[in-house]
Amino acid sequence: MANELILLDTWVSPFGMRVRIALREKGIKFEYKEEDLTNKSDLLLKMNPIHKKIPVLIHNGKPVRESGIIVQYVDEVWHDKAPLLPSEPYPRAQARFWADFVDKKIYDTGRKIWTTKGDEQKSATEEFIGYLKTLEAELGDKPYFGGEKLGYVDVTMIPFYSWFHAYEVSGNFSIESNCPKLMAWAKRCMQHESVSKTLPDPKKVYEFILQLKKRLGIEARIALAEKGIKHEHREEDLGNKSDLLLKMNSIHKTIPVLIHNGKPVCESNNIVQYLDEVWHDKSPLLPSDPYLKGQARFWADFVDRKVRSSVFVCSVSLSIRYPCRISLSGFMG
Ligand SMILES: N[C@@H](CCC(=O)N[C@@H](CS)C(=O)NCC(=O)O)C(=O)O
Repeated sequence: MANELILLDTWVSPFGMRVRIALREKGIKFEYKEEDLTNKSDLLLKMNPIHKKIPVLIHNGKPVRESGIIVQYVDEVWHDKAPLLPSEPYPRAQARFWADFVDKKIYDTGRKIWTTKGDEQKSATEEFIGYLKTLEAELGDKPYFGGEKLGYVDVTMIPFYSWFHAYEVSGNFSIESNCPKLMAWAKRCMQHESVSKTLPDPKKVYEFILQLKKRLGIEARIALAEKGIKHEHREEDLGNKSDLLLKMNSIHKTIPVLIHNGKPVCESNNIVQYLDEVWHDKSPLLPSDPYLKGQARFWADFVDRKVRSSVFVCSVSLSIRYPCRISLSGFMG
């Protein structure tokens, strides 16, 4: 049987990385297709009409979806090369349990770290470290989760190593000092070419997150929260932009838009500066010294110009909310 394999994926996706690692670990050739998730291809929509998400592995024309299911499928079809799941039912069930734990806990809690501030961020960070410690305890003194060889749980978890830097910078904490054994495990995994070839530069992931925050209006929301400003948050379907958005941001037709007493303020940097100027007495965000203010604007502009990447949200549970919706904030008072 011919084995034509096409992987629909996006470079920064931890879910897509799992599939790339599994295929590379087994030495299987595949065609990689980078998807622009802000403008999904017809192929993706046809192959995954249910979730419209990557990764999708197309094997001889037939799609396999959901990263965990794809990795298990790959392991079953190519079972003779570098097996990822144990052959015995009980250890297989254990491996699936821990992979499911990673799926349920790591991505969403990590996401909270970079999308929130203050107490919410602090508790997300604590929760995240707690989950990493649970994983570290499960790892124990074994080199890999399944024992002596890289296996299913490692493949499921290791992609997040490339996101660790972004979590650490956002939440101002160190994973190494909290979970040294887990970090040693990650470095061990990185010695596999399948892993090192797949994981992107953590600094690029962080830049991606900064850009994503702007595009999703998260910074404006953080600024509103920091200053304790009451506001109304509205979400709309981006595939069907509201008349209000089209009217309030007729130039770019993008989010975020802040509507203050009926007047729109557009572009995230601009909104943050506007909020800072109007509510200057509460939690100032920009320095008062004109030179330092100029410097802050320079670097914010630098991030805007240089950090360009396709933007989407990797999310198991929140993806409906962000990639396809607009947030319009209108002040009531
Ligand atoms: N549970 C899925 C999650 C996949 C996922 O969240 N994919 C994101 C990229 S990381 C996506 O395609 N997002 C596009 C969208 O939500 O519209 C899996 O494990 O494959």
